[in-house]
Amino acid sequence: MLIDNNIQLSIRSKAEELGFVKTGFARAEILEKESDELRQWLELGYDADMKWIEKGFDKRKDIRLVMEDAKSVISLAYYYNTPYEHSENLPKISRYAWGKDYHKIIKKKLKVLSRFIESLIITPKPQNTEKQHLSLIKTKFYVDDGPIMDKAWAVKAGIGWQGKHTNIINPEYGSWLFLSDIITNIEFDIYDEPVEDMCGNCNICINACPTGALIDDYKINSNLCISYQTIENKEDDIPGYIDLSGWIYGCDICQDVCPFNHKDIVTDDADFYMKEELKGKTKEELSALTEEEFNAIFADSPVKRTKYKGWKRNLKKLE
Ligand code: B12
Repeated sequence: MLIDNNIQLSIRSKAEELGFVKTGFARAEILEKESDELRQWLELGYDADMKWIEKGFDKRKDIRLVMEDAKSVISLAYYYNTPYEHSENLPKISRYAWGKDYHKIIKKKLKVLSRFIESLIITPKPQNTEKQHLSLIKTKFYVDDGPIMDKAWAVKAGIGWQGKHTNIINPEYGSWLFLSDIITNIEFDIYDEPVEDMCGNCNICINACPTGALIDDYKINSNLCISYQTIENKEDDIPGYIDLSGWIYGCDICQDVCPFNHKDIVTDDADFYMKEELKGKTKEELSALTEEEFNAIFADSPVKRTKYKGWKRNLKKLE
């Protein structure tokens, strides 16, 4: 199925209307190099206890196991930086979790965009006189919730390069981006090219990580990552050798120091602004939240992922 450029333009403009700051198109190919690197990463145990990554390995490598006739991956970036500043001596929550859960918010937008794509009319190929309706078109979308290598597709689709802190950096916006993908059976005429890696000799993120989690350029050991320890570690304790440096949910250190991130570019999407209930709260105040209060405050927030037990554990670890 071939499709003309106008269709790509209308997808880009619909995505923009929905608030995505970048849209890129990648050919659905097997991720040979990226899956080899993923394999090495898993073998070195850098996934810590996130065994679900390995379980989805084959799908991560070959997107056609997710959609049999996949031809393209549309990579989308949503900018989430907001103006709030943490006080250095108060417990810190990572920026992506200041407001509402991005999974829900972006999923709604992906649904609208997918329905829009499915409703497009393709231009017939010259030899084909009949107009085909794109109900033949299939889409499947994910935002950090499927066996998809969001970052690898973002690189292929020209959204940005993978920085030494391992997050995708867009030259214009930096790395405060949520990534999502729409997989489709549409074959486009034109695909985007990867952008140049501009990290160069800069090692600011690697040097800033207080736990040494960025073990090498472009590689992370999750066991040492404060984000992993405060969100994904489901154990009762955080290892003694980890100093949370004030972070109680996620960590932004490697991105806060990145020269490509801008304080002055902020989203106007109120859903990602810091919850009023959390502003300026001390460790004592946050520790005093009851389970009911925790569940009420974080009902629509990513923070609920750590559960009340994890919240208490993380706060206790600051002592
Ligand atoms: C597992 C996971 C984690 C783990 C592991 C982190 C990681 N770097 O992968 C933990 C829990 C630590 C984590 C933390 C965070 N995460 Co996370 N996470 C994921 C998840 C679910 C899978 C990522 C994955 O496949 N990791 C596997 C490893 C192997 O991938 P990798 O580190 O990118 O490794 C590649 C490089 O090492 C590369 N490589 C190897 N050698 C070389 C050499 C060169 C030169 C180059 C260029 C590359 C390269 O090869 C590997 C494979 O491609 C994705 C969502 C998704 N479905 O993709 C979100 C995702 C990566 N996370 C995200 C976010 C926002 C975060 C946090 C910022 C949250 C926070 N504030 O606490 C932190 C950032 C920590 C950090 N510095 O990475 C965003 C990143 C958005 C962006 N701009 O890139 C994603 C994409 C979710 C989303 N859909 O928006 N996360």
